[in-house]
Amino acid sequence: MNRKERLSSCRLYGIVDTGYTAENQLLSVTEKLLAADLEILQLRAKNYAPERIEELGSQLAPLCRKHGCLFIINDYPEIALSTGADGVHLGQDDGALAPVRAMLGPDAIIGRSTHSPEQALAAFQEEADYIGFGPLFPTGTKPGRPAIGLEDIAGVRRRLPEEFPVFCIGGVNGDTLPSVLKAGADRVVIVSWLLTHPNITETAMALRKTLGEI
Ligand code: 3NM
Repeated sequence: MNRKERLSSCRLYGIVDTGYTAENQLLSVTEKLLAADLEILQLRAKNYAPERIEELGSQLAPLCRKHGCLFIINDYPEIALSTGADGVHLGQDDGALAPVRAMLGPDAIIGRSTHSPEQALAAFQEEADYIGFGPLFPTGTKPGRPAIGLEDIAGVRRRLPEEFPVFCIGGVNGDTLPSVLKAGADRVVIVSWLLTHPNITETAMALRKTLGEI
């Protein structure tokens, strides 16, 4: 299967985030997530120097590859390229996708954060491979960004092709997940709840089952 085919089967998107996981724990937390056979994982290290992100990415990329997990670098296409990651995740303020596509090539996975139905459709039109859609709930992982609630999930799902991955994000956890699924979500990103859970592997596995990934 190529990267895009693998992406289409992903239901649970994990992020190792240096805001929750100390640097000296990054590898072991990643291994715990990979032990659940997670299918897609992002490295998110906000406010880190690019050189350090590149070092961390160079450690995580081969680990993810060994486990058959897609590996995505947040924010930096050039680091995705240099670390051999499968792709990059970009925000609304990170510019057009076309130059990033030209840099990474047609097989790379490029994701975009979106915070409204209009942004979701725009990201699809500029040929992002997937979107994050949120934050559904207020979240300390992205402080200050207003929650968009659950109302628009079903509409966005309806207006985009079924096979286009929409990962709902922001405050998703064991308590909120049922309402997120009921609202029409079929894919989620879970950051802090998973990273701070005492049983990361078992929890990730249970989430994958709930989401129908396994
Ligand atoms: N992006 P948690 S919300 C990284 O809406 C991120 O674009 C968001 O973390 C967006 O699962 C978010 O801890 C944080 O709430 C998600």
